[in-house]
Amino acid sequence: MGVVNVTPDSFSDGGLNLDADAAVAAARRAVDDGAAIVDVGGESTRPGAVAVPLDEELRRVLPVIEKLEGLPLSIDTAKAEVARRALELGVGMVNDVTALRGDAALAGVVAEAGADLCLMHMQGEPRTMQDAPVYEDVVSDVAAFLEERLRFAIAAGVSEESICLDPGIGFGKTPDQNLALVRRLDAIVSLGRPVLIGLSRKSTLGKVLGNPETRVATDAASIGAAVAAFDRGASIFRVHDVRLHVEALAAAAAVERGAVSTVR
Ligand code: HH2
Repeated sequence: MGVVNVTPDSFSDGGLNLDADAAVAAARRAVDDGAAIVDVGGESTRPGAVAVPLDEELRRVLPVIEKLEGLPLSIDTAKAEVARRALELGVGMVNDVTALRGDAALAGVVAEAGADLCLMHMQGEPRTMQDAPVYEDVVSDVAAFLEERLRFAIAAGVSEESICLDPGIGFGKTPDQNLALVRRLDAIVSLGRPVLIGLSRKSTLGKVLGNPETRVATDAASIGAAVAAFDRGASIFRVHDVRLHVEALAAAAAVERGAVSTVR
């Protein structure tokens, strides 16, 4: 999953793709580089980010989506109206970092469209989520949350086969808590749905290189973490540099198979 943020303030690509033409080019490049899906977002959810009004979010993402007809797209939004308009334009998936807690109308919109859905764990909200995250046990707390949200989405009419689950790396978690979630990803894999993970360039990976001030990690560190998550069962990787991840994960998958080709 390639990331295209149509925002001025995203932590890694903020401002780069605010112009619709630049965003369209970035999305096409991601697909050319091997992305199976491109996640288009109009609201940053980085720590400290402030909420974007509905009109502004629509103004950012709709012109981009209109120009990407035919490409496999996901819309990164918590707003039912943004999702509804995007799905009308042919987007196939909704990536909701609030796991259907942000907008009561979103579950119905996803169910009615028969769209795919990513449910992500977040403690708190972006403005304050890194202040003091508290868990009894981060892995079992996140797994229990995702299981409850999965049941909620199914009860609201979303088909189980359409749902993937995401531990929400960096969303109300300390660096150690983020790493524990990757290390024990099996607790989320065992919920029975595909696991999506967003490690790309996140600050935890800069911190493991000994720089406590890092806000944007390198692609090399991102790939190392993605391969570790792959080994533990993650199957969808939300990334900024698609080509590097496709190559690294193709190699990791070939080792897992013990064969060059998927066909013997
Ligand atoms: N991370 C970000 C945004 N959306 N969605 C899912 N499902 N999982 C993630 O880990 C995730 C996400 C944050 O990264 P980015 O989009 O690059 O930055 P920003 O939120 O600042 O736009």
